[in-house]
Amino acid sequence: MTQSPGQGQALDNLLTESRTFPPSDEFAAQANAQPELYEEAKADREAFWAKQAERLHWDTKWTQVLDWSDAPFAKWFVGGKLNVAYNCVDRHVESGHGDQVAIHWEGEPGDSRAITYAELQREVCKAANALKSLGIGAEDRVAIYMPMVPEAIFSMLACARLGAMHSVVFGGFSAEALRTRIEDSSCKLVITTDGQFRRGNPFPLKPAVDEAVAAAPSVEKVLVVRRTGSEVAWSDKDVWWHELVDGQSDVHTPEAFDSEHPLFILYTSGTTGKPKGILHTSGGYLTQASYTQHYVFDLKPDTDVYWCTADIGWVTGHSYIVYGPLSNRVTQVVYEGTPNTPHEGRHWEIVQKYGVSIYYTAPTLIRTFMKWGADIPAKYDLSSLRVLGSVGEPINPEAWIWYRENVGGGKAPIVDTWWQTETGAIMISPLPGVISTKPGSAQQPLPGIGAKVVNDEGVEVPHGGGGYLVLDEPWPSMLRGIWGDEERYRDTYWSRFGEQGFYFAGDGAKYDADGDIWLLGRVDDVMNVSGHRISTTEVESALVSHPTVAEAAVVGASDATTGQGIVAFVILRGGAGSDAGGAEAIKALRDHVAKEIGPIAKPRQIMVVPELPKTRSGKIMRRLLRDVAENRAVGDVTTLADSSVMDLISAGLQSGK
Ligand code: 6R9
Repeated sequence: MTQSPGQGQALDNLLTESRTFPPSDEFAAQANAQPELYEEAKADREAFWAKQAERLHWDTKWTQVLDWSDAPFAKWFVGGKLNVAYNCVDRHVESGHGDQVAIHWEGEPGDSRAITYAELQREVCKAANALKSLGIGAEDRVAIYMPMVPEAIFSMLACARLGAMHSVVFGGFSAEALRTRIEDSSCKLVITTDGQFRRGNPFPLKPAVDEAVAAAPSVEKVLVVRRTGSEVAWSDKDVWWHELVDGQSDVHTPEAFDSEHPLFILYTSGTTGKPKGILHTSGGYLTQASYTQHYVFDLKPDTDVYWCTADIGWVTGHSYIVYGPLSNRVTQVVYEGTPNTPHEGRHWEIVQKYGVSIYYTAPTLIRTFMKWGADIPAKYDLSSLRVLGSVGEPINPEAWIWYRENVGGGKAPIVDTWWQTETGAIMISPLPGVISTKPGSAQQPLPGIGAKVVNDEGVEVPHGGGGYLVLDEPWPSMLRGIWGDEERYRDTYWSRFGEQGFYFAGDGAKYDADGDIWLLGRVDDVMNVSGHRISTTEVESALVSHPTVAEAAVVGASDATTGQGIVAFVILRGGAGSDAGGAEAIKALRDHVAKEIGPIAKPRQIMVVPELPKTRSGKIMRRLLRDVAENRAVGDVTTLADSSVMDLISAGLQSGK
């Protein structure tokens, strides 16, 4: 079906982005990262990682850095013992930073709370004692189904402290999604809230838990935080957080666990319907989360105010709200709500209020900000921002430049960070202050990380060529498997390039002439039109560079003549005229793509839509758009952030709009 990139059909280098932004002397001089870091890692990879592991407190030092003898099952820092929660909380209090704010929590309705490290320690100890009283011990599974309230973070750390494994399930998932996740890992406890605030209104959460728990016999207790004060049904399994946790002792002695002791399971969707429970362990995971937080974000714990806008329901929230930041003694903002509640300037208001200096978000949100208009961030003082991050999908150069200009004051370096739930921490990203950044490219594997672009045979492609992204060396925060399914772990990640022993990431990528890596979306998002490989991202990027387009999603729909035809769904900018969706305008867009990329990339069809179907982590669900493009009944919409979007799209298309 799809053409192999290695057989004379090198993935077309269609993007012509060539701007680079070297670091300022001023930034470079103060940067955590220096060019030697790359040399150091290259000279002795294991010694390099051993040095990074020294960032943590180990109760017992390891005897071996890496044991890869049972590949693809890795053991890092073999024989070492540590407590992850102690490393994220207690040691900062012991080193005299108990009064430093760990979390500036901002609730959606405007309530706020500043939590110091000393307070965080007390809260985590109380929660750990409470969990223990409910019978939770090492290796038990605890489901956390909560909005972005401080107790969600206390709960994760309490699990880590006890050696129990958390399985955070995004608070927007359905009862059924929650049930399958609880069941797959036999959770004993569920921690939740009565409800959550969303777009200015309280929404119930506990009814979904009630429904899931009724069908999940492994659950013994449900611990409920009161957040919205709404009425909830109550059963014998239910315990109020304030009744159980508040009265606990705020002292708890952490136990040291083996470096390979399991830390958490996080479910992520794969190519089949059943979600995969990605398993992460302690020492290696925390080492890489901590290392990347320090260098990629240039984090200075005494002066920075950091804000990652992710939800703890996905991996970015785990590694870059909880474990990476807290192990580095960060002061960070945690925001509960949506970016346009009560107004579209909410994020910038928060940046201004707390003097946020490092801001980490997703391209989909940046494009939403673009849609709302540059005049909104312009109303706020954003001069405190000095590093910007992007994660979750390829960032098109247009959005990158907008972000730099309108949020970063034309000078804050942007780190485009490529990684996955499976990799646990950032793998490919420019290091700010060292690498000249390039809009749209994640550029280079971090020091200590091995990544390559290879063809179908697993042979590295030359500069200018494209193929598949692989990771050719084990890394400390790599997944240790899929919960309960060793075979699926081997099949999904290690069989594609089994001979070479490469981890197959499932992403298409290319090298530019400088050898920088460009991510091109999931391999199944690479279209093949008349034998030319064209990435959905490249066409989307071209569409978004047109002044009338706010957002675009592109799919390859099967086509009798060309193999696949390009079908684009676009949202037009608010200001575009009323005839913006007319035939003339659509022709202009098709011509624009032809001009930007080449006639081969001209969409067969462009549909103007009011919204795009996205998952809660902001990824466009192209599968659903493909259903529309191929005139099929629309498939399963349960993982959409807003499941009514598909109805809106279909209705709009039927009415000929
Ligand atoms: C962290 C996270 C992983 C997939 C990954 C890739 C896409 C993430 C990206 C990116 C291009 C980046 N992805 N970061 N693509 N540039 N900077 O998102 O984890 O939810 O598991 O998704 O996201 O396709 O394979 P996860």
